[in-house]
Amino acid sequence: MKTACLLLLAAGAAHAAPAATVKVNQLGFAPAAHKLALAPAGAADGFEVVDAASGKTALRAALGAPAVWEPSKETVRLADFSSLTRPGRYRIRIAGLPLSDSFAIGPAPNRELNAAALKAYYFNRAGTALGAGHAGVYARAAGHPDDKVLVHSSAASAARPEGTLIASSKGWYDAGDYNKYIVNSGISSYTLLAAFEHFPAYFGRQRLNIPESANALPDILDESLWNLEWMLSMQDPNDGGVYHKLTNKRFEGMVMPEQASGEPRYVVKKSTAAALDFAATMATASRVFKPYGRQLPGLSSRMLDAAERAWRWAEANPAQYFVNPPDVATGEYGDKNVDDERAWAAAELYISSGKDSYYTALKPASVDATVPTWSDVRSLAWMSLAHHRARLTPIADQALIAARIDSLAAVLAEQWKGSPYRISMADAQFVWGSNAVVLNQSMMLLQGYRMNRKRAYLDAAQSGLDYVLGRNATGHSFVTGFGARPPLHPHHRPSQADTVEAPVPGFLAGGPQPRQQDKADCPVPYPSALAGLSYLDHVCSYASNEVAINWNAPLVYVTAAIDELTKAEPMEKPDDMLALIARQEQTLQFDSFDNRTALALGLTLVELARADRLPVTIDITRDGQVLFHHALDGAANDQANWIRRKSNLVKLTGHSSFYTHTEVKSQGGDIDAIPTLDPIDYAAHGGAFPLTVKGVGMVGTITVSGLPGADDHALVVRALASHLKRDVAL
Ligand code: G3I
Ligand code: 9MR
Repeated sequence: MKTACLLLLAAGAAHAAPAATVKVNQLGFAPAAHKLALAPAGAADGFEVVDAASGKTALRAALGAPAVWEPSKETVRLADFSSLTRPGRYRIRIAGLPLSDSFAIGPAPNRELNAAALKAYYFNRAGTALGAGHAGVYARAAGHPDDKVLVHSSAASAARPEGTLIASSKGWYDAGDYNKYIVNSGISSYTLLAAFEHFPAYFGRQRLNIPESANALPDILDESLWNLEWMLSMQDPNDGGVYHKLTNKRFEGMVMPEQASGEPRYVVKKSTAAALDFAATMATASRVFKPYGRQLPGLSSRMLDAAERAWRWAEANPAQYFVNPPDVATGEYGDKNVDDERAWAAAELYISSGKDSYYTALKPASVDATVPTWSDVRSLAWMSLAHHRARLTPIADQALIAARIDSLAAVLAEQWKGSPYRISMADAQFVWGSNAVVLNQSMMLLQGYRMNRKRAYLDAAQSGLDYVLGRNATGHSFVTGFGARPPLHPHHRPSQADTVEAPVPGFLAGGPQPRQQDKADCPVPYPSALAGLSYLDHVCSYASNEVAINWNAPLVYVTAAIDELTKAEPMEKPDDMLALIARQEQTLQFDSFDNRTALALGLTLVELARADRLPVTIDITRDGQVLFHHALDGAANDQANWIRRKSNLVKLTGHSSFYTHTEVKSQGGDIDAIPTLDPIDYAAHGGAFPLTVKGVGMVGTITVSGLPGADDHALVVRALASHLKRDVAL
């Protein structure tokens, strides 16, 4: 077992930056990113960015005006070096101060960090050995098989009385402890799935070297599945209710998983929050795993079914608020307001099932937008609705969805702009897990940016990442193994109990917060009582230096999003294009669609194609039945397979195939090798378009094939616009 450097810490925080230092993201920036550093107010008025190797000046500029940041009571000045875009390794130089930590400017600066933040979940897998081939020096034996878990008295039912043994294996350990909690698993798994849904190309390229890396699924989905399978086992098949947690009665000691006490583990009381978080997460997973029917037969529909059963249990048991039974002392994740959980579950069920009744149950007008935490998940609903907005049924209030996303981002960006530290954090936000508050703020700012490209939202989100990577009052990078001064002694049992000096990499520490609930358990005092400085890099400090799956999740999301959204390619064009296609899809909808409509529409298309002598094949299918099919003169005879693959994509996504094509291209992806799609059955080429009936949703597809994708698409749009007598931009 290792001991923390008590002496050094007592002598004044061994790894903390000295007070008067320049603070900067210790990892790096994309060339197009907003780039800020913080300087303590002093004699100098200007700063230089110098090449780290040669010391040559790359940029010289003035510092901003001095201002006091309340959470640390420092007087600081901003150094804005956004105009420096040349890739390289640099430091900031200010007369009278030590040189800053070095940082990089270059493409995808967060790729390795993102992979490590994801791999951290593998390192926290319960119930399995981590082999040296995957875990390196952090290899360890299996602990907590959880194949025989007791039903606790608080969870007893007629079908499963107290003491019944159930199997509930796999899952991730929640944090520095060895228990597994549904509420926290929900938001964590969801955030990873959303990261994948939003940036599939990025994660398609991410290689984690986990045991499943060789299979057909992207690693992020394999890793998520490890936890989702455990979550599924936490649902009581008899009634659809979900146990709140799987836990020992008390926290284990600071030992490796395989050395744990062996004391019994229990599933404890079903709760409404657990059922709703479970429903939301499973509904999300059901759509993310849908394209993998061949690899995981039946999984997607099993997930949706589990989600609906949990929802019904919660409807019948709307106020089962969890509190620890008297004999259980582990993490509580208690929550007496489950309106937000209900809204989130309703939203995900609506998106995945297409049933309008769930949209109504969401009570959208009464749900505002806040920064997500395990106990407040309402904005996950907005985030999912916004991402899927182009494929929602007409009942969805599109303006409301856009307004919720934008208003939260606008408030956060306003706070960011007004903050001397350029971070949307005031004293009140410094709670247990404050670093994840920062990153969840960034995640919501990024939703705003994805929706309307207001540059301030992206810049403010970047600032959140800068903050956890070093531009904060403590001068730490808060991710183990990354940056110049990462946490060395996180409250993480394996990191503490193994024989390796360095902690397991890729974990975000909870972060500063002034309540210091662990003070009595700590042999050394915190360095400060100020909110932004109340952080202790000591293993005792579960209130500021623990790790947790829900804190790593926004780190995964934000690092990927920032890499993708600050890419060098101009973003305007493909996104304008996407908006245009989405508008076409919104405009070109039918009041009704019968066999005659198909014939008339097909003939319109034939006319248009003939006029231009286009050798295309046309297909109109409703509910799986071909209602119109015609090959014009000169059409190639290999079009059936293209039509099948392009229209399959429309059936899967609800979008025209040209939309998906454009989306993937704008994210730098390969349209012929989308990691989520089997090319045998799907083609992301233009030409297939959803046939949508207002108030009903998608009823079929119309496909043109034979020309380059963009031309096939344009022909379909022209025919629809002409048939429906609507004006639409091409
Ligand atoms: O909500 C109040 C807020 O209104 C108030 O202004 C603020 C003042 O500091 O406190 C807020 O509540 C805090 C809450 O976290 C914020 O989310 C509580 O004081 C604080 O005690 C609570 O801490 C939770 C902690 O468990 C203790 O229950 C953390 O959120 C939660 O992340 C943490 O989770 C633990 C699990 O129980 C066990 N496994 C490890 C995990 C991470 O430490
Ligand atoms: O290790 C526990 C950590 O995971 C929890 O977040 C934290 C708060 O519930 O509690 C930790 O366990 C401590 C316990 O609460 C008090 N005694 C010391 C334990 C840490 O070794």
